[in-house]
Amino acid sequence: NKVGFIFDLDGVIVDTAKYHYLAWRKLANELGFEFTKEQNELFKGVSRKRCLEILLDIGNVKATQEQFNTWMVEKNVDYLAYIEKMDASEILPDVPRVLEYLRKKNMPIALGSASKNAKPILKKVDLLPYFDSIVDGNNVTKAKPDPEVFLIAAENLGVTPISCVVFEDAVAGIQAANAAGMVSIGIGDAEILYEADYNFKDFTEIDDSFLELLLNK
Ligand code: B16
Ligand code: MG
Repeated sequence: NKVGFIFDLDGVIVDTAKYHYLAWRKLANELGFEFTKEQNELFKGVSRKRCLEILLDIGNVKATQEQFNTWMVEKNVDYLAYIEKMDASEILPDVPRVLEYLRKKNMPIALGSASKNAKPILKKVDLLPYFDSIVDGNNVTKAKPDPEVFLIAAENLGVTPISCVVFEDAVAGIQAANAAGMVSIGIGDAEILYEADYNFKDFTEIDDSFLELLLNK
């Protein structure tokens, strides 16, 4: 029996949130207001379009459709300049060990991310070969907490949703996994991600015996 393993990207595999933050902060500053690290927390797991809507709310800035589109592009150009410099040293601790373990067990692996830049990032950090399917912001119409992204991933992997396990760092992502009927594993603060079936600070806390347990679920 196959179990499908679905990984979120930002906050689970790599910490791209810091680059999203720098790019959004630059735009905020150009528009004449501050954007803090705390405010950036609201952006985790949220689509680019929704992030810009929240940013403009924070700054009390009204935008025409044209300005909105220009700023979306500008933020992404700045973000791409940051990820251009990424390499394997930016992979979060013990992620390669877990991917390697699952691959040895012949388990299908997918990415389930809101990002439209997921593929180039995985390529940069050299993890692309581990993934049998990549479902990202280019493939979905409904954002997390809607389960769409994870349901498409399960379908692509050829496993039923109840036979899938999701690793997520965002509340909306845990909710999406739960709505899909999948096992949800929170990576990060257990108090924030209390809706998850299991919680871990990071992958260093996930040992082979726990993975084995998931395989036999
Ligand atoms: P992009 P995830 C999410 O990644 C980020 O957490 C979120 O901050 C970002 O706005 C979103 O991707 C879209 O990213 O601008 O690259 O399309 O956590 O779903 O992997
Ligand atoms: Mg995330």
